[in-house]
Amino acid sequence: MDLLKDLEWRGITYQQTDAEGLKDVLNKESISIYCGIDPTADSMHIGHLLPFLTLRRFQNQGHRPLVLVGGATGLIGDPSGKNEERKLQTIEAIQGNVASIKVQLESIFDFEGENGAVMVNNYDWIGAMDVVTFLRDFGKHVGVNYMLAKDTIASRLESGISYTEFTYTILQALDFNHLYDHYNCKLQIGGSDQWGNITTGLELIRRTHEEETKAFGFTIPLVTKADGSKFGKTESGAVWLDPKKTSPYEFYQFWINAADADVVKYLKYFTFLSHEEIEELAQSVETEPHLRKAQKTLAEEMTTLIHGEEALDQAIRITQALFSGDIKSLSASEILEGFKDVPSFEQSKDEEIGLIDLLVNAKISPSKRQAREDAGNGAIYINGERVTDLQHIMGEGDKIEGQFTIIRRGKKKYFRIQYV
Ligand code: 629
Repeated sequence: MDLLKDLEWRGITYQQTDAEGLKDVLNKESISIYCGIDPTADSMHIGHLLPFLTLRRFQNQGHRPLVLVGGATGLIGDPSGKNEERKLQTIEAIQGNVASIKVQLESIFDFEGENGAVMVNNYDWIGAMDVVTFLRDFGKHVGVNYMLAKDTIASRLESGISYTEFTYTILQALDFNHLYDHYNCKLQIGGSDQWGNITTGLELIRRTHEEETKAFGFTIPLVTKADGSKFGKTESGAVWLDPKKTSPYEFYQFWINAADADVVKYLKYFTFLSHEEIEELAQSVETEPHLRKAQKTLAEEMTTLIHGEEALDQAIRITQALFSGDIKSLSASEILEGFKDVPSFEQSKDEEIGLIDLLVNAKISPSKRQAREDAGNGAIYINGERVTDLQHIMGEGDKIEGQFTIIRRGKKKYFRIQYV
């Protein structure tokens, strides 16, 4: 199946400037295609993934990806999709972010071979551009009326927009123009919020070239959830690609928790599984949803893609140990990862304390009477092992690496005792 049909099937096509024209070009030649990101944070999050994975699909079909990091545009701030002016960040902060974002993007693309990806930074052609060149060679070709008609600018006229952010779209346009001239780049892709910037680029390319030009724009839909809540956010915030911000276990959990109503769409959007494999999983969601085969496959594919096989194994081991209660099989750092978000209680490491008192102090059981009943009934587990002895004194043997104890009450309620 050809690429555009595949994208259509996956639901990845949103807007195109000239669908027929693009089809012709893609059938005839290998082209360069670009997608950009502004380094406004030191990590990408899963909201960035879809356009770059789509770019990777183009690479898999023989086209060259140009991966643009906005070292210059990141200093300005794209007004698209934002209803208020952004705070400027320091040059040092943006430069630091450029470096970390580059490393993350590198893992998504293949940089070898005939159509190896190329990483570019627009600071290289915008950073030292003088204002006279900017205004004469670029600004002159973009009408203010044309700019004011863009959704992303029109929607800010009431609340206000600085000249700086107003100008942003011209910078992204001159990037497209630059890549068109220097890399034979004929297509820019981006999320649907980028439509205005992409079309400004096409306009600029047309205006600055005498001969007839062939360049295209393509946008990807916003990822939505069936229940109407925002995709990519959990209770603890955004889902980052940086394992220090979102651990591979949390990353795995995010995908495995996808709703039945969303999971097939995510398999199509985010994985490189074949249509047959996805259709089989879709069938399984219909006929045996309790097995959660689709969610498991999605979580496995995504965790391997971003964090690798080893991180996936660890995420699965933590998940299984938490499910079965067998936490003795985990290392201290794995336990900490798995129990990061459970309620925790700080206990002095010098104080000798009995289990019953600890259950009450840590608010694991609501009263002393209830604590005795819980333990007596076999509902209390220390590090995965049932303890029914009401006289049990917490000792070194109950501490994992001398630092913490995991207590479980009943089937699923976990608590972490942290020794200080
Ligand atoms: C210079 C800068 C270019 C081309 C693109 C850019 C960045 C662009 C932007 N993109 C978003 C970002 O950086 O702001 N002006 O966070 C983000 N993008 C991925 C998708 C997006 C978009 O990186 O396009 O729609 C999110 O899915 O918001 O020459």
